[in-house]
Amino acid sequence: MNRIKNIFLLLILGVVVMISCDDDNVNGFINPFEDVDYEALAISDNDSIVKFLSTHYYDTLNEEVRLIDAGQSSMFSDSENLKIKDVTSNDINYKLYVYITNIGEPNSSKGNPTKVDSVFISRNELPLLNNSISFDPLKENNQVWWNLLPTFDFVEENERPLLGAIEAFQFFKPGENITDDGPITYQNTGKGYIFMPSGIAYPSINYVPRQPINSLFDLIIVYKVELLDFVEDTDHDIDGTPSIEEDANGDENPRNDFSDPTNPNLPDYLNPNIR
Ligand SMILES: [Ca+2]
Ligand SMILES: [Ca+2]
Repeated sequence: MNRIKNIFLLLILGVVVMISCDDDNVNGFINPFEDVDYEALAISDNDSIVKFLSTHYYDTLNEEVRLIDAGQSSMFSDSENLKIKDVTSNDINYKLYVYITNIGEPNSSKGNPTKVDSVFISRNELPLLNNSISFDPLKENNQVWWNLLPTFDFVEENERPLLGAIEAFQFFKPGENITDDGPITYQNTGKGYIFMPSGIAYPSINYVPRQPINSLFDLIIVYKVELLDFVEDTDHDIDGTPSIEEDANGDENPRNDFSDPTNPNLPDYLNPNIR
């Protein structure tokens, strides 16, 4: 009997030791990002983006971003085309920079998408490093439909919309659909560049043990982006009320409204019983 008691005590001890180690060391795992100072990173990222925009200009003839070499007017001083937006994430304030090169000319009455509309985009993604960006031309025309709100559909990790991008599409208009018999084709699309501080791109702040480490974690991400089309008044649960209006608490975020007491974990925009 005593032996069984001892084994039992040892088991309890083992559990206590495991739990006490659990905070920063799960079964020998140490979070490599636990010392990252995200507030300091927000400040240095902003400095780096402002430096880039202040030392580069948009060459309209060749349609590319270039280093200022002969007194050209910087992207930062181009207040007509540079949009700056405050975005808060994880209680940290960020500035998102969107540089518009073509506003977009749809052949319909479509205006700008909201941040919950489904968008058809093309994007070329890369980090901003050492005051330089170099796009891989092989990644041009990377077209994808993005649901800007989560749905029941599974989406690959690298196809999930970044918060910075979600907040940027509202500055663009879509293009003109000129599809004839062939593939879907657009012209006069909305085009530009999105400069996302790391905290609203791929932050490591939500890192969980054993998650693969993304090589773009905590880096400034730039999108060269094109808005081809979007679904006006996107209605995810097809209940007749656009998702943007399924916002019971009025904070412009339909992700946090759960009005159905019989289904308290289902957001209203995915719940056809709530309109
Ligand atoms: Ca809401
Ligand atoms: Ca609904």
